[in-house]
Amino acid sequence: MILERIQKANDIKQVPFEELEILAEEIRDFLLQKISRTGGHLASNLGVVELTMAMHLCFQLPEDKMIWDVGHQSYTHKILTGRKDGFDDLRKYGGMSGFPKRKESDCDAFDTGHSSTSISAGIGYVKARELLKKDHAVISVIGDGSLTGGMAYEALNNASQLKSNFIIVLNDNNMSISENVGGMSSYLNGLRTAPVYTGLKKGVEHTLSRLPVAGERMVSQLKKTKSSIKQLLVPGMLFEDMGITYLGPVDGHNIRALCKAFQEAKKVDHAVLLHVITKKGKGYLPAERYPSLFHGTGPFDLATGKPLSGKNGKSYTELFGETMLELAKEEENLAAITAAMADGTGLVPFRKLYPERFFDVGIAEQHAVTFAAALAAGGVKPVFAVYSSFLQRGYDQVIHDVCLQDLPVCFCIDRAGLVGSDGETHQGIFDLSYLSHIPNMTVLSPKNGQELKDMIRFAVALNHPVAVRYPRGQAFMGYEEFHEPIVYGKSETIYEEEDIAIVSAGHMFETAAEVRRQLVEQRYHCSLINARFIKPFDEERIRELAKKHTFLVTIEENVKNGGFGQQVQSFVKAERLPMEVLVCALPDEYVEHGNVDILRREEGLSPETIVQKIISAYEE
Ligand SMILES: Cc1ncc(C[n+]2csc(CCOP(=O)(O)OP(=O)(O)O)c2C)c(N)n1
Repeated sequence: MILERIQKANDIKQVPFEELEILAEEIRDFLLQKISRTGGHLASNLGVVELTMAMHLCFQLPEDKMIWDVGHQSYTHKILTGRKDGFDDLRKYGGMSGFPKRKESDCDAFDTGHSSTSISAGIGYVKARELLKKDHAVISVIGDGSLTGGMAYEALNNASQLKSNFIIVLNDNNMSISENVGGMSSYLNGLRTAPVYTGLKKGVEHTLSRLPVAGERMVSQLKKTKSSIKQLLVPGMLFEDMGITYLGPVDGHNIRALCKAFQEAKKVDHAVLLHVITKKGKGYLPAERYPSLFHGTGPFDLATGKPLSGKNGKSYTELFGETMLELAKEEENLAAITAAMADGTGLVPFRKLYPERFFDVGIAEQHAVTFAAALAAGGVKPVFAVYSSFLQRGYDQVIHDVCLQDLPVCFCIDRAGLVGSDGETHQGIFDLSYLSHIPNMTVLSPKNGQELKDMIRFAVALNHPVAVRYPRGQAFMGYEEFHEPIVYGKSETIYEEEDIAIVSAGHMFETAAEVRRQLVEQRYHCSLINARFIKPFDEERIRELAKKHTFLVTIEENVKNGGFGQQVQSFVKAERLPMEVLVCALPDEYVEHGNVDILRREEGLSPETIVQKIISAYEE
């Protein structure tokens, strides 16, 4: 095995050129063997094997800085920098991250996870190099999907002013997670077929120049003008006109061609964009055929490509998707928006049935929020389905464009709380804090799957800004007998006793119910309340609880700072209610990757740890 000779960064440079293709196959085999067992990002990684190898052949690590946009495609980079063994514990608690991490290796120049940051980060490294008079290379690798994100354009705008080398690799596989969308995608499509154009234009040029006098004039005229014809003669005009040299397109599976292109790119004394064409899922037929399914996958059977774990019940995501179909039938004005996450948010059936009311805006959360605001101002009922951690991108737009104008935009916030194996960048643990302090915003969170459906209906009818937050994975279906209609600002009481009152926020209800069960087993008296509304929370109910309870426990899967419990706690204090408050929430830390049950135990949110905390505080 050639792969065995790769033990650390730069070892690949010792592999003879004729063996590199075999090494590429070995890496693909390795990725397939490992990811089919652990799960992870497959299709994107299979697509960049040769590209990553060429980068490692042409640059020196850790001196040169490689920045991977999103970072989900950095597996070959990890293999080539001595982290092969980490793949047995990929994305497991305490194991190797699925994204670049500076703390994991000095070959990881910059942490990523959210898209479209790599060009900005690259420019930062270039400027630091200039200021500190260093001479290493800086290479940012960005996908065509990530090039739909606003930050990438802000950075390109700045990159054009650089006065020293900066290599931007555009890894173009014509796919985001789903089909890529938008004008830039169409533009790149044009460039991808450039060889045809070039061949054609060469022919035209040749024919014209053979015509006496007039023909020559026409050729030089053609070359001077910035007309669409010149676009055909010089691919990448958009970048060239901005002051960024365009090289390509290059076959991203041809190591020799890639190395040649990198040597050319190194000679440029400003920003250069190298357009590389790759195939998502390359080398594994099921992933080539269904790149969206194999973008991120759980463990699967290598022979068939079928998932290993069977499906139990419906996920919150599916229930959201179903409710959207029901509502779309009833409400002609309902529209659904996604920022490149139609699959992940459950909007694929909606896209199929109501294409004219479905908007995939690309990886553009900020734009999605403002676009939704104006849809609402124009009389449409927009629902923006978005992951909690990605809505962080649209924070100002939620305040400035939606809530300030009190516009009826409904945010359906998926992947709220701990998400597990994607780790720190993807944990949805800040939304209760970043939404609860915005005037005009209402925040709800359901205890189970049925309540999610009721809440979405309620939210769409509300006519004000509203967010419904729910977690990743299978929906909890317990306590379905408790389904009083949702009343604005009102909580739901499940058990009414005395002494201890537990108020749970959203999906932590399942944990809260188990905590209560264990307390009751130990002969404590304990009420259980489902908050339903995080903002405004049910102040009246908290006042009532103080009459019969001396101890109030809040449980939420959000950081403590600015979260649900802290707000309840400050209310209890301000009202001088005679209750001690214990806030069970996540600490002021980033939570790493791993199984959610393990993470909850480690972060103090498992039923057992909460019971212990309650008993020791209550008995004090
Ligand atoms: C801000 C943000 N929104 C959404 C995502 C989810 N996401 C991860 S990868 C991806 C598609 C990226 O496409 P591309 O850059 O072309 O990379 P490819 O996987 O095709 O190689 C998306 C939408 C994200 N990581 N960050």
